[in-house]
Amino acid sequence: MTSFAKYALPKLAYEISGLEPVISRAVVDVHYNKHHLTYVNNLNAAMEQLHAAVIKGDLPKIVSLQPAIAFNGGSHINHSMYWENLAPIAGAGGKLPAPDSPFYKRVVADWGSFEKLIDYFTKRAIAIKGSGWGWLVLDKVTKRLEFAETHDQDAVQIMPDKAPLLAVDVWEHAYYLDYKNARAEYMKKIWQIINWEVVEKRYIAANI
Ligand code: MN3
Repeated sequence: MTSFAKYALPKLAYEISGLEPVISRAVVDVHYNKHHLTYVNNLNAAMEQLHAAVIKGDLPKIVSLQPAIAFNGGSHINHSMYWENLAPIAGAGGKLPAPDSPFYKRVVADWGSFEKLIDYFTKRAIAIKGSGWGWLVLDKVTKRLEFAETHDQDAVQIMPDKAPLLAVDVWEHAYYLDYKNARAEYMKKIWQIINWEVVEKRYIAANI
């Protein structure tokens, strides 16, 4: 018996083949329907145990559940942001915001141009050691855009001053079936399917 909402896979705003040819149907299928679903199921299992432990006041059990919640909960946050900030090439994919928009102007002020931001992000994401995530974040104190990386399934929320705007999964499961070990190829092509409309909306929401 639970008295809290279960987490669920977010609905994709595109067909499972909608990110081709940058990310194949096969990769989205296994990544979304298998990997992401497993994280959601494991998160729900951990939350159910947490709920029971909180009711009992079992602090050692509560503490013991934190790594599973951080891993599977971080993963659910990260993957949900990732799917949302991707879009088909035939749709919003790769289309930059209007040059007179506040977000576009912020990118130019902090990076010089979108091209320079993309080049820097690509280099840094390729260089992330092992499994992790590349991010464009807004520093809430300086109000500047920055690149950030997190490892394993750590969420940007572990850095309270940073607001995540763009998530790119660089775990091998995100690209191996399409690109084998060539993370650089995946990172160079992914810009064709980045949904900058979503990134801009996150920027506007975070920049208050
Ligand atoms: Mn993943």
